[in-house]
Amino acid sequence: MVRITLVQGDITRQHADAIVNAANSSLLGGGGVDGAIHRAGGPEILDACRDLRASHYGKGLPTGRAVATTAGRLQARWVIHTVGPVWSAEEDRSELLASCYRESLRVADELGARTVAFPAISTGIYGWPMEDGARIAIETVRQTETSVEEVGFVLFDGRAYEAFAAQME
Ligand code: AR6
Repeated sequence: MVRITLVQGDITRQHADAIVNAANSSLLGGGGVDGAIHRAGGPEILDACRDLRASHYGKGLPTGRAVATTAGRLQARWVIHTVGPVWSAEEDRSELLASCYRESLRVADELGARTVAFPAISTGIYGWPMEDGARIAIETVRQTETSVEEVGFVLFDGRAYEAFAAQME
């Protein structure tokens, strides 16, 4: 079974084989984790994303899916971009959020990545409640069959860290 670790900090400073980006369907950048990854990783990542839009993902990357690019100047080999669902009180989109974690691990397996760093997908600009986001993240990673040896959740602040720590118990 995959080993899960929790770190409080900035995902762009992690030394994992692959770092997961909480992207949007355009793949062309944004705020939060996405902005930080493109800033720290440099223009090579955006160039690779533009190539993806010009080839396989003309309409963008659908919610719940994942795709890899170079990590540019980051201390990782790959960035795996995934698109989380926007939180909705009316509609249960949990399966799409779980799919982000599953699909990212599937892409990591294809790449041969052994260590993967994830942010708390959808819990920022997309508004997903942190406790529920943490539950889905931990449950899904635990239930996914993968050759990845270590998944590190990189939580930006103390509140996010505590929410994930509570789910680990
Ligand atoms: N390292 C680790 N975690 C971070 C960092 C960082 N550098 N920066 C923010 N977080 P978000 P989403 C936390 O908004 O909710 C973008 O514009 C943050 O506190 O990055 O999936 C995209 O282009 C929160 O807990 O992603 C999309 O349009 C978590 O990471 C949209 O935002 C995710 O917050 C995606 O929204």
